[in-house]
Amino acid sequence: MSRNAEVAALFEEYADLLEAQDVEYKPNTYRRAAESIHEHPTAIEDLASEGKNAVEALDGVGDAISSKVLEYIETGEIEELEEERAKLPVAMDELTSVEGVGPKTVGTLYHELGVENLADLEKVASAGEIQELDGFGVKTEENILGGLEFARKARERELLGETRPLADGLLDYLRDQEEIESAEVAGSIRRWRETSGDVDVLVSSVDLEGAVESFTDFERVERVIESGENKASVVADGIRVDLRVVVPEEFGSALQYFTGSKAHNIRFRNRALDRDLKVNEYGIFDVSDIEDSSGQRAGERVAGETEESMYEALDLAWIPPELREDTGEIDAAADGELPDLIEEGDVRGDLHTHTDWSDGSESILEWIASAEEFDHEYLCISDHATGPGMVGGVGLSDEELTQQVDEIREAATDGDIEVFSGVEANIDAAGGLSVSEDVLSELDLVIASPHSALDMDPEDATERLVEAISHPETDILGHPTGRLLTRRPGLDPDLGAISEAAADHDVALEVNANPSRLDLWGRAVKVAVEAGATIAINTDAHSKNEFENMRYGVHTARRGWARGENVLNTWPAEEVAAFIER
Ligand code: DGT
Ligand code: CA
Ligand code: CA
Ligand code: ZN
Repeated sequence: MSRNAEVAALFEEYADLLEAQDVEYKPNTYRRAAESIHEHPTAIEDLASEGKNAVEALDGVGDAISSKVLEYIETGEIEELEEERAKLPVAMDELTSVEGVGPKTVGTLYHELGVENLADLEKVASAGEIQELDGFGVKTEENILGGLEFARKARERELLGETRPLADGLLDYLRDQEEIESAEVAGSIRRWRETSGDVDVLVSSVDLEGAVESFTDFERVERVIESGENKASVVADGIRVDLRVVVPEEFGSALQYFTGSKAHNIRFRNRALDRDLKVNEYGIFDVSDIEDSSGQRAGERVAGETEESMYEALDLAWIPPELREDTGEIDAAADGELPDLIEEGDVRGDLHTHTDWSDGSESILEWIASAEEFDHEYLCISDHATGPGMVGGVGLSDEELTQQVDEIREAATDGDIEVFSGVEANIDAAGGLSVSEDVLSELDLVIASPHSALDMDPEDATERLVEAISHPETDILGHPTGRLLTRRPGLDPDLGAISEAAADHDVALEVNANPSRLDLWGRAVKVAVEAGATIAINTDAHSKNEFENMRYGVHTARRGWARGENVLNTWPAEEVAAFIER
C-alpha cells in the first residue's frame, strides 16, 4: 500500500488551515499538489527515496512542497503543518465534512466560539449561538444543523468502493482454505448497495470451527470482536466484518436469508406462507401436514442447498441480488418478467473521462493508450470547462477547448479506438452552460454537470436540470445531483421530470461510477428507464486505475433494472455517434 493518500490528506489539511486564516492562493497550490500526489500511480515514498527531483517532477509540486514530502517521509512530521495546527487546534477534516462548513467558517467558529470539533459545533448550533455571529444568520445555522444530521448518519456507513474490494480479497483468501467449500459475500454488498453498515460473509464447511479460525486469521483482520463455534465478527481495514459458517446443505438457504434485503425477505416469506411452506436460514419446509407450525425445523425440507432451489420452491425464477429491494422483483420473477440486466461485459466504452488538460493525470496520447489497454472500443475525452464550481484554474477556456479538439482528433488517428472529443461543461444556477454555443457545436459530445449551488430547493433544482437537458447541445447529464456519498446530499430534483425531459431531448442520464458518487443510483435509474430515457455509465476517470470503477456503475444500473440496450455505452460506436449527433 502506498502512502500517497496519507500524504495528500496532510496537504489538504494544510491548505484548509491556511484558508481558515485567510491566506490567499497558497491553499489552492497545496490542494493541487495533494490531488496530484493522490492520483499518482507511483508510491510517493518510492519517489522520495529516489530524491527530491523525482518528487518535484509531479504535476503541481514545486520546491517547497517536495521538501515537505521528504521531511514527512524522513521524520514523520511537517514542521510548518505542526505550526499551523498549533495556531488553529481544530479537527479540520471532521468539521469540514459537514455540508455548509468550509475552512473559513471553521476559523471563525474557533475564534468566536471556541469550536474545536463536531461535539462543540453541535452544541453552539443547537444553542443558537451561530446565528448571532457577524455574517452568519438563521439560515446558515439551519444549514449547519442539517449538515450535522446528515454527517452523523453518514459516518456510520462505508462506501461500496471500500467494502467491495475488502470482501473480494477476503473471499479469495477463504476460497483457498482447505476446509472451506464455498464462500460468498452477503448483505448489502452482494446487492451492490452504494453504502454498507458492515461486510457480511457466508461460508460453507463441514469443519465449522476450522472455518471460523481461518477467518479470524485473515491478514487484514485488526481486531476480533467476538468469535463463536459457527460465527465471528472482526474489524478489518477499519470495517466491521461478520462471518457465518453453515454446513454445505444449508448454504443456499443461508445465502438467500443473509443477502436480504429485509423487505425482500419478508415478501419472500409471505409468499411461502401462502403455499403452506416455512422459510428460514436452514431451508424451506413443507408444513402443510403439521398443525402446530411453530416448530423450528418441522416438516419435510424441500429446498436449501442452492439459492436457485429456494426460489424454485416458491415458483420463482432466481432473482439477481441487485433487484432484491422489494420494488416488484418477486412479482416479476413469478410472471417470468425479470429484466435481462446489463452485464459488465456489455460495456464497450467510457464517455466521461479527464486528461491532464484539466485535472486528469495523463496526456491525451497516454490516455488513449490506457483506454485501449482497458479494451474499450471507444472513449470520450471530456475535460472540465471553466465556470461555476471550478477552482484553481482547472477548467478549460473556450479557446483551449478549441485547441484541444484539434489535438484529440490528431491523436485519435493513430489508435484502434474511436475517440470522441467532448467537454464537461458546468451547469450554472439557472441551468445555462459555461461554454459558448460555437465551441459546443464543434465538439462531438457535451456533458453538462452541476458543480456549484448544490443546496437549492427541489423545485429550483428540477427547473435548473431540465433547462440544462433542454440545451440543444447537451448529450449527457453528468452526475445529475452532484451528491458525494457520506459527504454531501447534493440536489434533490423530481426524478420523473428530469427523466421525461431526458427522454424527450435524447439526452442520456449518467450513472457516474465513481464510488464516492454513484449518481444516479438504483431507484433513480429505474425511474429513468421506465420513462424511456437512455442511461450512460461513465467512470469520470482522472487516472488509469479509475477505469476499473466501471463495475460499480454497471451494478448500480442493474439495481435500477437497466438492460444492456438502455445503456448508451453498450452500443456500437456508430450508434453512439448517431445518438450524440441528433
Ligand atoms: P447494511 O449492513 O446496513 O448495509 O444492510 P444489510 O442488508 O447488509 O443488513 P444486515 O447486515 O443487518 O443483515 C444482513 C442480511 O440479513 C439482511 O440483508 C437480511 C438478513 N436479515 C437480518 N436481520 C433480519 C431480520 O430480522 N429478518 C429478516 N427476514 N432478514 C434479516
Ligand atoms: Ca450488512
Ligand atoms: Ca451484518
Ligand atoms: Zn464533474
